[in-house]
Amino acid sequence: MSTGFFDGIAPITFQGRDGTDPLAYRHYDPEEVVLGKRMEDHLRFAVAYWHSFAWEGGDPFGGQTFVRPWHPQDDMGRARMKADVAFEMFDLLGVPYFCWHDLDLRPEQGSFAANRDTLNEITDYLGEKMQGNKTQLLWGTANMFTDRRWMGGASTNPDPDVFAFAAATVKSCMDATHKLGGQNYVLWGGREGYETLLNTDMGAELDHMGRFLSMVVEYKHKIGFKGQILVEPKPQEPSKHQYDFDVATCIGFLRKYGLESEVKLNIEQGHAILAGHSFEHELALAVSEGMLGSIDMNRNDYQSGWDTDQFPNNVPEVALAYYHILKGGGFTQGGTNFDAKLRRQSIDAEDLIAAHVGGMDVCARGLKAAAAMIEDGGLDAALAERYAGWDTAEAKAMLDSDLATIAQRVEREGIAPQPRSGRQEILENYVNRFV
Ligand code: XUL
Ligand code: CO
Repeated sequence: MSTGFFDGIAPITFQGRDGTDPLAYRHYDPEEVVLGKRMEDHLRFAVAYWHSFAWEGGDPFGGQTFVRPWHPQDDMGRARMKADVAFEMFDLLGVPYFCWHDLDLRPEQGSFAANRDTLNEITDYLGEKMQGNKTQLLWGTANMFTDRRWMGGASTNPDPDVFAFAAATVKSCMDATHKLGGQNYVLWGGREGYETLLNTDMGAELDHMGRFLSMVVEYKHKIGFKGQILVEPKPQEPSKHQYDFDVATCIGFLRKYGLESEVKLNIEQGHAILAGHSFEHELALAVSEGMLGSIDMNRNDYQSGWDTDQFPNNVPEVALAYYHILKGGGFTQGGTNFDAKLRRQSIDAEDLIAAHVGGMDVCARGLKAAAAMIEDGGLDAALAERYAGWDTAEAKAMLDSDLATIAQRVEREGIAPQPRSGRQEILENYVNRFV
């Protein structure tokens, strides 16, 4: 039986480029084959439970703006109603995946045992809904940043009892993710960092975080979970400084604790911007290091400097993101999770649908543009040409040589490099042909 929340909204269909219906896909055709693979299998879209169903519209200056039938979110009956509405939306959109934090699914209970039991109860309910349903679980995660027990961190908390509570919480969330056949398990450490170095033993906190992550990996193997373990870089917010600062920092951290072959990265557009990078920088680096796991798709407001988590609408930016993802071989178990929320004035059920329809269309356009650039091969050819000097035997041998030998050769052969154009504008013009 329908909850009636989306009454009047029909399942979203693909109507093509010239369609004018605001609630139809104009670019996202799950069946269209792009570079030999169905678009749905490339993009692997997921709805984020927290932004779409748990967030109530508050900002630092004001409270709830959304009034939903499953509010207040303090009761298991209404948690079930929220799940019913969520699956109605998944069905309308035809998305293959969704993602959750434990706290999105059911209210905080105060004790570990009650938290675990209610998580098991609601994830059993989700499991029933997933039976025979198209929408499956991309990833689960633990919210270890909202409740006041986490204010000084989870695995990096100075209090070992909080470390213990975090370990128990992650175990329960991994168990629930495994039960639901999740494709990944994510750890984002919103409070794994510090507010001030005056009260922080950074070395001890990093060691505790490294050991905690090793325990997550050990537990994954113990229970036979086949999903990827992912960490999600973000430089700050809510903490002043977060240890998972950006892709480069995470890779260094994983290598230090010997986890680089067990853990990959979930890279978010807005977090890349907060770190002072572009999304494609973070993706290109992860791809070149073999560390790309999944993405959180959104965009930040470029003026406000906050993690505004808006739905994507910048096709050129998204196209370059998928360009690097495709160059890296595309997603295996990862996907495109809309870690994106409505603006707080967008209070209608229709807004929730329209936001996802638009976001999926922007991604589909970006994917098609990226695929067209790959098929055309212009950027590859430009790279090959720019680095062609390194194809010679002499250049390659230099990498096994030493400074003194190289210096002798420079003198002997009178090597005098001639600067060449980087051709940036020509390449930017090239990309603009596709987006
Ligand atoms: C916060 C953020 C989280 C993670 C999951 O900025 O991105 O929602 O994706 O905890
Ligand atoms: Co995210």
